[in-house]
Amino acid sequence: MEKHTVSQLKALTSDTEVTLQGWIQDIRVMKNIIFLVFRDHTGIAQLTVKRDSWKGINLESVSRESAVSATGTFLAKGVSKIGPEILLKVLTVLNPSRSPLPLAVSDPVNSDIETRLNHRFLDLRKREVNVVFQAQSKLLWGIRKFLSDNGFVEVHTPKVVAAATEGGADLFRVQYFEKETYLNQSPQLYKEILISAGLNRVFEVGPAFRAEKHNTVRHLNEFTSVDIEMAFSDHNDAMRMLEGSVRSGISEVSSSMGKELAETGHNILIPEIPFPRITYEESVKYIEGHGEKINFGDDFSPEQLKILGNQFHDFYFITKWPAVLRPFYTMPDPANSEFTNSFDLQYQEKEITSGAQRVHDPQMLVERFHSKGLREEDFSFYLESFMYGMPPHAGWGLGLERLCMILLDLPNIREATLFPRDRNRISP
Ligand code: AMO
Repeated sequence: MEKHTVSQLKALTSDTEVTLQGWIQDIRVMKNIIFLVFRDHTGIAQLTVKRDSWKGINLESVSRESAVSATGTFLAKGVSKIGPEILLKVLTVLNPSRSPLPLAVSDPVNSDIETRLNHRFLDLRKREVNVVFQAQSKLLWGIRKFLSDNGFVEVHTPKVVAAATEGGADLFRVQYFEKETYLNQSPQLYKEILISAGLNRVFEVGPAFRAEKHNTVRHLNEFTSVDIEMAFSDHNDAMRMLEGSVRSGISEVSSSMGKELAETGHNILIPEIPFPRITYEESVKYIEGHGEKINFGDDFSPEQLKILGNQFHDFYFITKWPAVLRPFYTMPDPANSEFTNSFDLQYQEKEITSGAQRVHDPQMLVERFHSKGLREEDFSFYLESFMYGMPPHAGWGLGLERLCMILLDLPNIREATLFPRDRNRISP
C-alpha cells in the first residue's frame, strides 16, 4: 500500500485510497459522525468517520498525540476547513500518547518558553515552531552551496582543546584524562593552521562553547558557529564572501519555503549586496552626534548600536575596530596600528559575524600574544604553522542561531535553538 503525506493529497483524484502516518491532534465526536484532526510533518487533514458504518477500533479511546496509521479514501470535494478530507476506513494506533499532555500541541494558548523548552519534542510538533528549524536547515544549505561553489572545503576540527582563542575568561574546563582542557570557543586556531596546510579555503559548521555568565535573549553557552578562512586574502575578500553567503542562505529559504513561511507570519526579504560599510570611528561620531559619549576603545552598547543601526535598511558592516577590542590574531591596520583590518556584520543592534584579516608574520604574532598578556608557549602548536610560509589570510565566524533569529524576526535566540544551553539549562 502506497503511503502519502498530507501535502501530496491535493494532486490526487477523488476516491483514491490513501494511507497516511502521523499524529491524532484532536477528536470531535458528534451524534452521527466523528472528525479526527490528523497531522503529519507536511500539514493537517481531516479524517471523517460515519458512526453507523464504522467497524474499526473505539475512536473515543484514542488519546491526542498518539502516533497512528490511517487508511481511507480521499474526498477531493471535501468541505473541511482545516485541510484535505479523508473518509476513514482503518485506523491503527502505532503508539499511544499518554494523557494529559504536559504541553498542548494544538491549543491556541501559548505556554511560557520554559515549559516549552522542558518538553521541547512536543513544542516542536507545532507547525510554527517546526518551521523555524526547516528554515534554518535551508539557510545553512544556501550558505554551504555558496561556499562550496567558491572553492571552500568543509572541515571538522577538535572541540576539546588545549588553548583559548577568544580570551581566557569564558572557558568551560574539561578533565581529559590527566590533563585539564577546554571546550573550544571557536575553531579559529585550527582553521588558520589549515591555511598553512594548503587547503586554501576552508569552512566549518560546528558547536562553539562560551562560559559567559550573562543570560540574555542574544546569548547561548553553546551555539553553532559557521566559520571560514581563506588564503592569500584580506578582510575585503572575507567581507565579500560573507555578503554572498548571507544572501545565498536567505535566497534558499525564500525560494524553497517562502510560501510556507508567509503562512506562519514570516516575510523573507532577500538583502541587496554589497552591504553598507561604516568604520568604528565614523560610528563613534554618528552615535556621539545623538548625545552619547564614547571613549576610544569602548565597545558599543545595544542602545548605541540601535542608534547606529537605524540609518541602515538591514545588514551593515562596522569596520576598522580598535586593536584593544580585537583578539590577538587580528591584523593591525598598516596605516594606523591602533586600528585593525577587522569587521562585524550587524543587523540593527545585533552582531551576527566577526571577522578580519589575520596576522601571518610569526614575529608580529608573538608581539600580539605579549600585548594581550598571553604566553606564547600555550600556542606553540599554532605558532609553528606560521614559521613555514603561512599565507596571508582572512576569515570570519557567524552565529547561525543569530542569523536565523534575525531572518525570522524571533524575539529570543532560544526560539532558533533546538535544545538551548544557557546559564540555567542543560536539559533536555
Ligand atoms: P566572535 O566571538 O565575535 O568571533 O563570534 C562570532 C559570532 O558568533 C556568534 N556568537 C554567539 N552566538 C550566540 N551566543 C553567544 N554567546 C555567542 N558568541 C558569539 C555571534 C558572533 O558574531 N574567531 C572569531 C571569528 C573570526 O574572526 O573568524 C569569533 O569567534 O554571531
